[in-house]
Amino acid sequence: MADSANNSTPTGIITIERHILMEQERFPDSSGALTNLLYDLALAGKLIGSRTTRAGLADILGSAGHENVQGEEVQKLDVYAQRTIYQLNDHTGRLCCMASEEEKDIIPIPEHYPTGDYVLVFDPLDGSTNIDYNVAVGTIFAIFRRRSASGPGTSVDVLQSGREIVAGGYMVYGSSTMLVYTTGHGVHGFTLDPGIGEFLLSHPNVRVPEKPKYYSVNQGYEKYWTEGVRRYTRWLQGEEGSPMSLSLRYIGSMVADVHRTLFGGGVFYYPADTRDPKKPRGKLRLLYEAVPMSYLIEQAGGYGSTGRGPILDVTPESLHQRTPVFVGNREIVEKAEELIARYDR
Ligand code: FDP
Repeated sequence: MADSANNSTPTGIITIERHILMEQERFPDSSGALTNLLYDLALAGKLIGSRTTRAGLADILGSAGHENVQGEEVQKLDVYAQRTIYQLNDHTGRLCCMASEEEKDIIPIPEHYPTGDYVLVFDPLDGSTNIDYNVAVGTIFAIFRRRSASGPGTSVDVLQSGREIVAGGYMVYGSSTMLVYTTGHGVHGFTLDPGIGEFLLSHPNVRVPEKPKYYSVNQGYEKYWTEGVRRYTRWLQGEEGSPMSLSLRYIGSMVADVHRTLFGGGVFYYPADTRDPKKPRGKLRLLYEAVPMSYLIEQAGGYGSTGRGPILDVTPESLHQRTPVFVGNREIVEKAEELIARYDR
């Protein structure tokens, strides 16, 4: 993408639409379906971002019967985000099905609409327990090519490993709204200019900085960690003979924590939790959170691991499968693998 990113418009401004079109030029035989799908996701990001920044006003503008001034029912933001992404994509003929962190089963395309070649998996509003505290939240997505030949999509289409992704990214609704995405040719970040309602290229060719700054984990759960994860954390702090001395930052919103890790360097991790022996796999969802973020961070020169190997190598067995997650600078994530292999047999 380096060449196309530098191939700017006369004004030097590159909108997301133009950028996605420039990416499409890499594939002369492309149908344009993926391009339009990405563009619709950018539109979803604008809609959800706009609603998110007014979140605190929902109760003020809504009546006692939970209707807003337009007479619409006031929806919870995660329900709104889910519906927005679904409704922008159910009728376009680009998808054979969708899957969302918010829905138990595969989301089919309604019978009266055509099906297409792609599968969209998404977490519509990640970090939503933070909304009441005005903390950044986000949307995560990944796109796969369908595996079945035709008709409605099935689990064969959805349960693919991260090695099969064709595009992935996230929107973060923070002090500004940003969209960060990759189609496998580098990572590019766009900032929403609220004045004109457009995502503009602000961070071309993002790379995880070589010098890491932060480690990011919910240290309140340390008592539930395995020995390997405890030792790893001490190593990040500069103990255990380590040259590291990282600062701790933890927001508790994966999108925001990974966003900071991508741009600032370091590691975000949500390890396995020994509290519940039935849930040794941590909290985060493989398909909607771990896989898209690992794909993105690897495209930026970093690495995503379960603590025992690459997240992208794991083929999901079920839609809502959970996994431990370590993402960030490659050598720091590999250190987690080394200590977990040594201490957590
Ligand atoms: P949330 O529960 O607020 O939706 O997987 C969801 C998630 O947030 C992640 O975004 C975040 O990294 C993690 O859970 C936070 O979990 P803890 O509160 O256990 O730290």
